[in-house]
Amino acid sequence: MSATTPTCDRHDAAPADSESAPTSVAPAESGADRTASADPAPHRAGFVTLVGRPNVGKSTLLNRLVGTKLAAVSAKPQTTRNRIVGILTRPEVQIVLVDTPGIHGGSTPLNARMVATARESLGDADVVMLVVDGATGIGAADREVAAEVGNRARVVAVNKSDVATQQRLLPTCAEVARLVPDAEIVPVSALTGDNVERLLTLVEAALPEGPNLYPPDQVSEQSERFLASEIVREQIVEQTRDELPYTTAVVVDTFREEPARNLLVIQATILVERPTQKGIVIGERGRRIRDIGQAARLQLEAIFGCRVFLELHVKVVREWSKDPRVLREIGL
Ligand SMILES: Nc1nc2c(ncn2[C@@H]2O[C@H](COP(=O)(O)OP(=O)(O)OP(=O)(O)O)[C@@H](O)[C@H]2O)c(=O)[nH]1
Ligand SMILES: [Mg+2]
Repeated sequence: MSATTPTCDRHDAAPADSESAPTSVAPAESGADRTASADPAPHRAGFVTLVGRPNVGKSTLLNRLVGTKLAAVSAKPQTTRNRIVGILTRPEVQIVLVDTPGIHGGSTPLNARMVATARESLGDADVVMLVVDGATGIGAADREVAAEVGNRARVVAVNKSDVATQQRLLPTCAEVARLVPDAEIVPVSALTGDNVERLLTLVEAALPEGPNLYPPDQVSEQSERFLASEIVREQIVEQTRDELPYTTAVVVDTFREEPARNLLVIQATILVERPTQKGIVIGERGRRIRDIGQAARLQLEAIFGCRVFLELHVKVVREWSKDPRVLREIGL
């Protein structure tokens, strides 16, 4: 889709110096302009990396904080595979949020790459935000992540406060305070948005002073193709649940805009490792793949603000998750 398209309310994938950034959100005042105003508060900007064990709600929190869906979310752990950047720009601050795969001990090549991606993302962080699940409490996997980030974790989001009982939430916060004594600890609900403004205030205070790092209307670094593949993958994970292992990937073959028809044409291939898995994705009389396609299409129409024609194919590629070429193709 071209940046000048009037029909689709789009998300930008352009670099910071691009002339073609579309205006998907209202432009904010730049940091430099602030010095002339009466408000003495300095402008701040920086990278905030969200880390935690799988399934604690990092991606849901990223989507909530940025205010738009950028990252796939599912009830199954290990949903996120890539580093996903979401940018929140306000007059006084630009917060560049980096969602990461959950850190866990998996040892397949795919798992190892996912965890390496999470660790590498810690390198660019101005602020590390540890995310834990307030409903389940702290387990060994959370302790390992906390030990790994140590006192770099400036803020801890104790998520899922909407479903956490007080009896669970309070000891969880107390344990977090022991694990990362210097961090600010905030119970939040990424799902309902409860207390996320407080979280943002603390994050902002921890960021360095400086001008915006991205154009103020840019909300993401990922391409629209990538976003489309993630939305389809999310539906596969969600709708196959325990029937399928983590061995599906989605490659977008065609991403074509037809502005005259207010239409976006997306053709994508779902990779599976075995013929039986192909059957699971397709479902009885093709019902499941139709449901996956339908749910993904509705989301994509909401995201891109235009009609979407989505065509899905399923292909068996044995052991694709061990093939460096395929892993590169899906951005790992
Ligand atoms: N009740 C409740 N559920 C939540 C909340 N945040 C996330 N969830 C749910 O928790 C599950 C996991 O959410 P994700 O955002 O995919 O978790 P994640 O940490 O990104 O997981 P990985 O990508 O696998 O590391 C999903 O079913 C979400 O709907 C919350 O605040 N409250
Ligand atoms: Mg995730």
